[in-house]
Amino acid sequence: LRKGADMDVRNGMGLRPLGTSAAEFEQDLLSNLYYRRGTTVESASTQDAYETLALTVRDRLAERRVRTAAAQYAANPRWVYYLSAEYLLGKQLEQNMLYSGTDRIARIALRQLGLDPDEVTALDLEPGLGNGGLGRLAACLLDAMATLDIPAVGYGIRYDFGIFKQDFQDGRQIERPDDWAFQGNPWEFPAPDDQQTVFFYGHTEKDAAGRTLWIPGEVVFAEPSHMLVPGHGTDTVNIVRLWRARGSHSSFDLSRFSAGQYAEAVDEAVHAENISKVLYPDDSTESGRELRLKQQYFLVSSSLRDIIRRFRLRNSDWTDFPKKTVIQLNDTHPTLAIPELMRLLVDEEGLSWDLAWAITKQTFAYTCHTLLPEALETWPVHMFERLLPRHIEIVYAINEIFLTEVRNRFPADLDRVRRMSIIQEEPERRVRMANLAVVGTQAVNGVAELHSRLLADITLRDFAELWPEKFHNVTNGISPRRFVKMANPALSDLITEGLGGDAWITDLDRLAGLEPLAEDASFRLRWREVKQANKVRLGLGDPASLTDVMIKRFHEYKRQQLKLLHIITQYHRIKQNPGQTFVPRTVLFAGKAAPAYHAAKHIIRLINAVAATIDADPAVSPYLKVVFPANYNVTLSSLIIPAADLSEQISLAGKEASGTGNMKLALNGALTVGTLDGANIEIRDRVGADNFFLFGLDTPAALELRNGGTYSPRAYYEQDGELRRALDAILDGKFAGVGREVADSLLGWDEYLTLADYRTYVDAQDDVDAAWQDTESWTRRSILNTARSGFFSADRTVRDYASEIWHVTPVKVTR
Ligand code: CJB
Repeated sequence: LRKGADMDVRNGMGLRPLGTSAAEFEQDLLSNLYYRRGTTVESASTQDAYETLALTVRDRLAERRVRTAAAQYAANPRWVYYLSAEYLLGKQLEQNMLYSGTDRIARIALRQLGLDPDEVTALDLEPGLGNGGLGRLAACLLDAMATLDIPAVGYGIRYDFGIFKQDFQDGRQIERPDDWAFQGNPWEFPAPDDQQTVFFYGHTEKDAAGRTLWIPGEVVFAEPSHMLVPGHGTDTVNIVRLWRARGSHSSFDLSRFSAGQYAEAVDEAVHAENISKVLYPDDSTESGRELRLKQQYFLVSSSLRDIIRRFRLRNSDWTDFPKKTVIQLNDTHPTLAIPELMRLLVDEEGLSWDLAWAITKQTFAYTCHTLLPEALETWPVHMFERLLPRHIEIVYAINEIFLTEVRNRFPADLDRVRRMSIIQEEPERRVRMANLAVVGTQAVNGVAELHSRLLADITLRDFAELWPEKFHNVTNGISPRRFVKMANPALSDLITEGLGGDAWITDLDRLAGLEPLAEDASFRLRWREVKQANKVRLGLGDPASLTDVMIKRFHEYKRQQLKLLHIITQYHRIKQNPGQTFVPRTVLFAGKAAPAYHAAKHIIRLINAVAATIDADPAVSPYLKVVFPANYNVTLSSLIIPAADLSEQISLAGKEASGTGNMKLALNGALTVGTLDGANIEIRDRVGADNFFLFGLDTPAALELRNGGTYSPRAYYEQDGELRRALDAILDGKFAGVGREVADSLLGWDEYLTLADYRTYVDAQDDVDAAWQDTESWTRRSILNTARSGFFSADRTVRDYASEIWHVTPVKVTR
């Protein structure tokens, strides 16, 4: 049997269908406990119970998965392959119970067996295989693709250690390893027979026929496993396939082992397995940087071979490859897929360069997620050459042909050629991955309207001039299942009641039907009660206090330091006016800083110091509280977002590509205080200017101020008494002596124009306080934020990709 080719035969072989009653679920729990864990209820540990529950839920989806594979195989459709170095999938148990419709019966069955459902489900861990927005976007898009019945596979790396666990020690961030799969991962299906071989290092040679051969210096195995990606309200279950590195058979040296050299005996295997050891290995050393490049090639090489294997199940003609395959590159991390596909087609399959190049370009599409020039990846040519000697030749060849095209289009424009070249020459020769990604794909997209415009006008301007038709916008979106239905069950019930049904979960534009209810006082009361209950669930003290949240990665461009200056200003106002009452606020920060990003870590430490100072001051603490729970992740976000009244989206205009937390918060009824940056603009356009607190420079003004060369943060400090007081308090050591680096950096250079936006920000916050005092009006605006944010569903995002870029059609899975 050819693996995969017999799907339609196996389908309908008539396995006993899994039951939908609590009693049947209980029977299946007992059976799995016995046959798969080898134990009984009497002697089961909580871990046994958890793993058994997971398997029993998984079984329900596995049956759908088999039917999905059969239907997709029969249709031989155009597939979407999503390549991403990051996935932040969130916990699987709750999701899979919801999607399989077993949530209620599973709980009943557990209780019947004398097990506490909360205790058992608490053992489900979140696979933190990503850093932030980009990784979570990948998960939301997979969810939406399955929900829309689009045949898709996500490819990624199965890191042994995901994003670090954050702790605070004396207010400082410390990082601990995230050994998420130490107990195993019941959601994973290992597929060792789909193992691939990945090569590194070595050199190239020409054979007698003039073909280039790569003689590699290292061989590593890539072992796949997959997790299920169920769609909501449909039978489609797609997969995300994750690769794990293993040493080849020869990597264990028995003779050394026998000689007692135990470490040396496994040296090679350990070296190979390090490739999938950690997400984003420290890149402060040369070997760390090389390991990252190795990870990227490991992901694309194994994934492409798997994609080709799948193509060959039903197809044989290479010219059909782009008709059956679209590969979406999630940022530049998987861009090596472009020269790798060229190598496979030319060197291994013997296609002509021109045909291979036509196929390659048609197959790939590239999503850019940034505007920061320093975030556009480049790799030193010498490292690239050493690790991937054949690929550098291919990149040179691609570049030569490409630059000829540029020279023909723009004769005598040497500077343009230099800017567009895939190879940077000065100060060091480096491969520019974004340039390679634009040259080797049929479509390039930004992730919000402003971002896509700035990409075409500034960051990738030369390319947009050459190929305007290649550039698209696809505004990001979020999964309404994960971030409304699952995160906020109480609000979801109220919405369902208000709309007279739950079709909104897969058709989010229906939220518009809530608009008239904003005028209904009893609905508003219930809306408020839900918000307050969510605050209590989160464990915030006073539910009447305005919950002001800033939850995202720590980065200077996102400007947590601006929020902090506002907090210190408010602290001073309260101290200066004893006896006056203030709007009580709870400011909640959550987020991680990259371990080597010292400026961001100083901001974290200062926030914790300010929080402690305020907490210790009985004159201030009734009105102001700062909380900073450690270790922000998808799970924590799902608790915080439903409790938020105010969403802080305060990046410097022109820096945040899109943001997606902004969408999640608006959908859960938070009002935004924000700049005209990223998707904030589209949120404001939709929810209405009256329901959004706008402040700050816009992008042209920010560019002009920054590039004008005359920006002086000190001038703002000198002119604004409250700002001066806030910065002086830090400089004078009022917060346990912490944070001088933050103040110095703001007064010295202030890369992200924090001080320029301080005054309008504080004024906007005063407007927030005033608005909050009119409870009914605030609630009305909160409801309108939800009602008008249906556009930000990832389902809409995926439909945009499908119609504009992928040109794919759904495959419906039937019984
Ligand atoms: N983003 O999370 C990341 N990591 C990167 O390396 C580059 C960008 C974020 O991607 C999100 C999804 O598109 C955006 O919403 C966000 O603005 C961007 O910073």
